[in-house]
Amino acid sequence: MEFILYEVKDMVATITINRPKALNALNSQVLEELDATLDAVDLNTVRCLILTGAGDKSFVAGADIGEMSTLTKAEGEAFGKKGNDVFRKLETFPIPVIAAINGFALGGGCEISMSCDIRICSENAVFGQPEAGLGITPGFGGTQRLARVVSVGMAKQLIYTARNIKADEAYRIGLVNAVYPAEELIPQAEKLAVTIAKNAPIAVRNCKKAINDGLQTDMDSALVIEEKLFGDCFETEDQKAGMGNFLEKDKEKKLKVVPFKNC
Ligand code: DAK
Repeated sequence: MEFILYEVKDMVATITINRPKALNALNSQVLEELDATLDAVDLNTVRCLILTGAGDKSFVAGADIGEMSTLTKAEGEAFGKKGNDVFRKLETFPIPVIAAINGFALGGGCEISMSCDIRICSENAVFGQPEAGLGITPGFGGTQRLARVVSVGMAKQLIYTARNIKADEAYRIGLVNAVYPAEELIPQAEKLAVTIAKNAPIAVRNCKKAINDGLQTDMDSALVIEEKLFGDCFETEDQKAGMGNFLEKDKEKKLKVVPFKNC
C-alpha cells in the first residue's frame, strides 16, 4: 500500500490516509487501497475502526482536483462510483467507524467523514463542500448525508454557499461530536474506540445496523428491524455473559470487562 497505513491495537484498528503532500486528497489509487484495506480487516479481532489523515494539517482535502480535471463524462461517472462504493462500504461496515478529523475535511473529505458513524475533530479542523464553486455538485454523497447529519436548511446553506466552517461551528451544528486540541485527538479517538470495543460485539454491530437500516424507512418498519436485531442477540454468549454478570450481583465482576466472544 502506498497511501494507506493500517495499525491494530487493543481491538481497535486505525486506518490513516497517507498522502500528506497532497493534503491526503482522494485519487483513484487512494480509493482502491482504502477499499482493499477495509476488505482485509479481521472482524474476529477488530471491534472498532478509526479513520484519520496523515500529518497535522489535513484529514482529507477532497477528491483529487488534478485527477478529476481531465475526466470525461464516463470517467467522471466511474470515479464517482468508485468513491461512492468505498464510502458506502465504510457506512455499512459491520463495526463502528470513528472519523478523527485532524484538519481540512473539504468536499470528498467532509463526505468521507459523514460515511463514518462518529466524527470528532481537532481545533484546526475545517469543513466544507466547495463543489458549487468548482462547477460540480458534491459527488460522494454530500447532498444526501449532510442533510441527514445536520438540519436540511444548514446543509443547503453550506452546499449552496460553498463556505468553509471551523471546528467550533461544526460542533455547534452537530456535524462533529467533540473538538479536541490537536495532540489529544488520536488519544481521545482511541479512548472512545476502546470503550466501544469493550461492549458486546454482537450487540454493538446490531445497534449499528438497526440505526442505519431503521433511518431508511418508516417507524413501523424500523421497529420491526429493531425487533429482529434485538432477538438475534439472544442465545449468544455475549448476551449470556452480559446479563449473567449483572444477575450475579457481584459488583466487582459486574465492573470487570466481560470476555465477550467475537461474532
Ligand atoms: N486535490 C489535489 N491536490 C490538492 C488538493 C485536492 N483536493 N488539495 C490540496 N492539494 C495539494 C495542492 O495542490 C498542493 O500541492 P503542491 O502544489 O504542493 O504540489 C498541496 O496539496 C498543498 O496544498 P496548498 O499549497 O494549497 O495548501 P494551503 O495550505 O495553501 O491550502 C487548502 C490548503 C485545503 C485550503 C487548499 O489546498 C485547497 O483549497 N484545496 C482544495 C480543496 C477543495 O476544493 N476540495 C474539494 C475538492 S472537490 C465526484 C465525486 C466526488 C467529487 C467530485 C466528483 N463524482 C461523482 C465524479 C468530490 C469533489 C471534491 O472533493
